[in-house]
Amino acid sequence: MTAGAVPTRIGGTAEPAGLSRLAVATLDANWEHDHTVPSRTLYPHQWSWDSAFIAIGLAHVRPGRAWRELASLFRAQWADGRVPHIVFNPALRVGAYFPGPELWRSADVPGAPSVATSGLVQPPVHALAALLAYRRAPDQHGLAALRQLYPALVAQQRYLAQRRDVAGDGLVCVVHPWESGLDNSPAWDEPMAAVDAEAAVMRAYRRHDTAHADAAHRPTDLDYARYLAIVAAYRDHGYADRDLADGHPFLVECPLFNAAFSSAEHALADIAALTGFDPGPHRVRADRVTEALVRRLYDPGTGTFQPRDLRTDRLVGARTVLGLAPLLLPNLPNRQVDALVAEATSARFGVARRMDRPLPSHDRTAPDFEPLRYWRGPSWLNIGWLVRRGLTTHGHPELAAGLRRSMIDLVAGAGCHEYFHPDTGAGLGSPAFGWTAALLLDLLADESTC
Ligand code: 2M8
Repeated sequence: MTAGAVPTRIGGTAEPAGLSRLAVATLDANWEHDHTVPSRTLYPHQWSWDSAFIAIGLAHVRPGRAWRELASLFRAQWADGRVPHIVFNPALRVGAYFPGPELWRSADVPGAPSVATSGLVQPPVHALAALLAYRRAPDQHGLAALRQLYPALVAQQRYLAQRRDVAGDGLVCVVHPWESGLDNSPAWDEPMAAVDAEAAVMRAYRRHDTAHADAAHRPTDLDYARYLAIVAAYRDHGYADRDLADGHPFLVECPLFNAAFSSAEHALADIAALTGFDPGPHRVRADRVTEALVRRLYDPGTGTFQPRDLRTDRLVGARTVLGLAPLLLPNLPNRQVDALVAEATSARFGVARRMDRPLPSHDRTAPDFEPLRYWRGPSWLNIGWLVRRGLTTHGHPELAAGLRRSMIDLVAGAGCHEYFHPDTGAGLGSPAFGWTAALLLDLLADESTC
C-alpha cells in the first residue's frame, strides 16, 4: 500500500493488517538515509520530538532504524547538551523549509555541531522513547544502543535543568512557542500578545508551509512574524540562556514540556537500571520536578494544569490539552490525577469508554476553539498517545481503551494524516505524517502496553 492511501474498511473498521501496512509504507516513504522526515512536503528535515515518537513505532517493525533515528538526532546535540528541534539535511535546496539554516545561523555559535540546526529545543520525550524502543525490541543491539545513548540523554536533561530554569523553581522555561511543540495553541495567545511584531514583515519572506497546506489550517502571518521576532532575539543573544529574564520576549513554563522533563527522569532511572548505571538520582529528580509542577502549574480553581507566563508570573487562562499531560507521571498525587481524569472526561475533551469524537487539542467548549486550525482544536495522535499512556498508568484501562479505539478509527477513516478534524475526523495537514504512522503501529501492537 502506498503512503497517503486510505485502507479498505471492513465492517466499519479498517482491518488492522491493512492499517499496519499503511503505517509501515508511510514510514518507509519518509525514511531519509539516517532519519525519518515528519513529512516529505511540509517538514523535509529531522525534527526532535517527531524522531522520538517515530522511534517508538519503528521499534516494532524496523528496530535497527529506530536506533539510527535517535542516534542521528543526538549526533546534532550541542556541546551544552541542548538537542536542537530541527536538524537540517544539507542535501536539500535552500528554501525547502522556512525558516531554514540561513535564519538560524547555528554555525556562528561555538559548541553547535557541524551540521546546521535550529537553536531551540522540543519536549524531551526521547528518554521515554529510547526505553520503549528497547522494550518493544529487547535484544543485545538495543541494549548496546541504549547504553550509548544514556550519557547524551543525561546531558539533555542537565541542559534543561541548569540553563532553562529561568525562575529558579525547578521547572524548565520554554523560550519560543515552537519549543512546546504546540506552536499556535491558544495557551500561547496571552504571552504572544506581548511580543512586538507586525504581520506585514512577512511580506519580506516566503512561507513554505502555506504552499503545501491550506493557510486557514496553519498559524497566521502575525503568529509567524512573532515567531521570527523571538528567534531573532534568542539568536542575537548567541542562543545563550543567561539573563533571559532581563528581556527575552517569551518565557513560559509549559505543563507538557515539564511533564516530559519529569517523565524523562523516570525513564532514565529504568534505563540506568538496565545498563548498569545508578537509577537513584533520577528518581529523586523525577520527584522534585513533579512536586514543582504541582506547586507552580496546577490551578485548584480550574482543576487542571496551566502554563505560567514568567513575564507576568501568572497562569494563562486557556484550558488546552497541554494541561492533561502531567497524567503521564506515575508520581502525580491522587488529587491531581482525579482532577485531570475529570477534565479529560468533561465536555471540554470528551474522553470516554466509547468516544463519538476524537480528543481535541483545545477545550471544545471555548469560544476560540477552531476545528481546522492546527493546534487550536484539531486532534493529534501524539497527544492522544501521551494521554492514553497516562490513563493506563493511573488505572483507567477502559478510558485508555476508548481513546485508543478513537485514534485507530481516525487513521482508519482518513489515513496517516498530520492532524484530524475534531468533529468529523477528516484528515488535515500532511497526508503521510511520520508520528501518526509510528504511533498507530504502537497502538495496534498491544491493547494494554504502557
Ligand atoms: C510543527 O512545528 C514546525 C516548527 O517547528 C512548523 O510548524 O513548521 C509542530 O507541529 C511541531 O510539534 C512538530 O514537531 C513539527 C514537525 O512535525 O511541526
